Amino acid sequence: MRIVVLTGGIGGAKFLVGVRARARAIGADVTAVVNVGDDVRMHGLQICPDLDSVMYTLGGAHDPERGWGRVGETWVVKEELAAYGAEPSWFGLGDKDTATHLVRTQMLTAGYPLSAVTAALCDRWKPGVTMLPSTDDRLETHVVVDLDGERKAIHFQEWWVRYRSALPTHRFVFVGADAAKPAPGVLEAIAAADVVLIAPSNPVVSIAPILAVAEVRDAIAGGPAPVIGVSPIIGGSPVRGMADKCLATVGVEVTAAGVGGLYGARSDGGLLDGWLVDSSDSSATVPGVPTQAVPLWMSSEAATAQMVADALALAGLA
Ligand code: FO1
Repeated sequence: MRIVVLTGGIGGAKFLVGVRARARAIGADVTAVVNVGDDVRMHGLQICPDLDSVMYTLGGAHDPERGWGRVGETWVVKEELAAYGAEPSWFGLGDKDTATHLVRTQMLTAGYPLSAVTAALCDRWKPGVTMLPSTDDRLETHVVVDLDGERKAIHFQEWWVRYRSALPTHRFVFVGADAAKPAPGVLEAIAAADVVLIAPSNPVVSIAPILAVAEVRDAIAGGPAPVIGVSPIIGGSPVRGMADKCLATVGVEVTAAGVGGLYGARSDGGLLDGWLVDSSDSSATVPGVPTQAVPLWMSSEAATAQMVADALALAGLA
């Protein structure tokens, strides 16, 4: 069996740990198509937060408290940059993390595409799933806000890390999406998949930028594999992060049903063949989409693996 997962953010990385566990139990293989909209160039280094979250989490090196970056991290480089007054000082560059960015930036500068860089980094971390960026092209999430008395677009990282999403926010723009092509292997993985899972990631800034690559969305919507989404909203609020702020900005109700409706039923030109919601949202319905209520708290690898088993069952698979 071949499983493809659309993922981004910290929750998406955690979900992938369960997908890997379930895949090992049933002898399936997993391809993660990972969001690149959070990627940002800082201090001359190319930083890929969602790719690194998946790589570190599945590589057993992530910091479980912080959610992002490395466990046992130190911050000497960050302090030295601040001592020079080098901006941005609001973004946390860890020393161990900086080595990843140095290797990635050096390879990108040498002309390797992001997908090849990611594969090279995974030689060390051995995540146990195939990791593909959604695209090798530039695609960045920018946020249109009111700031210093004017309306302007700032990078997602500045919106989230510097301003904690606490600005008047008008819309999200996926810069470069129109020209972006799927990374090598993405369309092939989707075409060969027995199931496509949408991780319980932020639907607006983690999943939407993946679907903004038109050929990726078309391959999923028009592909043979059933598409099962997992709700990132439990009992009316996101488990962590800023999905509520993002959903409010795009005018979607912060509920399991609201997000299911955002992805839409495949029969209606949307994506979903099934929608997994938490037991506390058992009354949630999405027109045209079979919905199942199961425990969605990723409280352990086993609990997450069970969610994945439930999603596969909803797809009519093992
Ligand atoms: N998140 C923060 O809240 N503060 C930070 O200083 C920060 C630094 C950082 C550095 C590298 C990296 O890969 C992720 C980092 N994140 C930080 C997390 C990041 O902003 C988000 O987790 C991702 O963009 C996913 O939402």
